[in-house]
Amino acid sequence: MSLMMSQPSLVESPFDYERLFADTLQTVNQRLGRYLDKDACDASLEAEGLWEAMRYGTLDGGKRIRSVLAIEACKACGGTLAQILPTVCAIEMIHAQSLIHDDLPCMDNDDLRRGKPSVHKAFGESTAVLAGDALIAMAFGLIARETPLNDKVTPAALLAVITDFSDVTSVRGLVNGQYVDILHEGKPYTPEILEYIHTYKTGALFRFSLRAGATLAGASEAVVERFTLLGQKLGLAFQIVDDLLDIASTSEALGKTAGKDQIQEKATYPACFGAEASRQTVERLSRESLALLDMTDGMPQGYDPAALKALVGFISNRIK
Ligand code: GRG
Repeated sequence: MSLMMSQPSLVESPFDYERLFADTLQTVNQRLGRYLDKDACDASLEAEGLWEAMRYGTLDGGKRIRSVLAIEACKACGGTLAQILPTVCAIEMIHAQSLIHDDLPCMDNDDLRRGKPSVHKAFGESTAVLAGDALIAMAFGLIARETPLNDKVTPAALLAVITDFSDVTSVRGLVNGQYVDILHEGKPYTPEILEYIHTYKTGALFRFSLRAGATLAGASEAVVERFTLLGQKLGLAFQIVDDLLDIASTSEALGKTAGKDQIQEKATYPACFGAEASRQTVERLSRESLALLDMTDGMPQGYDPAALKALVGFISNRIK
């Protein structure tokens, strides 16, 4: 089954994404590596194994799509990389934690992640749980401690971002999305339940990434709202493509086990609406996202949405 959309692709292949954002990806990986550097681990705490599991689950692999969204949103709204980078690393830590915990036998039970054994396979279940726990708490500290304050990033703006982060990572975000997802495994569900699961399980971090980028650039409330809506559309499109890839791709190409949604009887768009209608929904969400990015009111002079538009293309057409 071809996953390419009929609409012309802004990014023709995932390699273009890697090339287009090569500098950004390198910067994010370097900073994450610094925050999780072995030297930062106090050897007297005897936690080297835990630290290693945190590094293994966070550093090696991952498309860093949420990072790029946050950085490009911040830049589009007139902010700088320095302002958003600690938050970006916090987002990647939470994302890594959600994957580590999602792979556990008591959750989605997957042995393969990012092309290598899942953290619990490589380090054991208790270490995987604890590595995820440590990453959650560390993420909050990073935003609070490392974000540089200035006239745009005031203590109040930073507090708003941290409070928002707490919401999207807990019961107004990833956790309730995951809970409802598991609750409906092998059970009947409505389109509303399906959208709820995707909105929270995947959409929450997309919305946060774009909103934090805009907020830390000092954007107006209206612009922050617009980027939140963009995150909702892109998060949903990303998850629908994920569902389509689960059917059409291979474990080797994805770096995670393909074909599991059907076996686990997951609530997915292709299962609920069929592959063709799902692809059409992605196309619609993609068009609506591009229209949001064409809106210039409240944006700084010289506003250039090209990078964010390229990301819309990548999200809709990705093959891994
Ligand atoms: C955040 C406190 C807290 C708990 C997490 C386990 C859990 C609760 C939530 C699961 C959320 C989850 C795994 C959603 C799936 C989202 C998704 C499509 C992930 C794959 O994202 P990619 O393709 O991954 O961006 P890479 O490996 O490229 O980073």
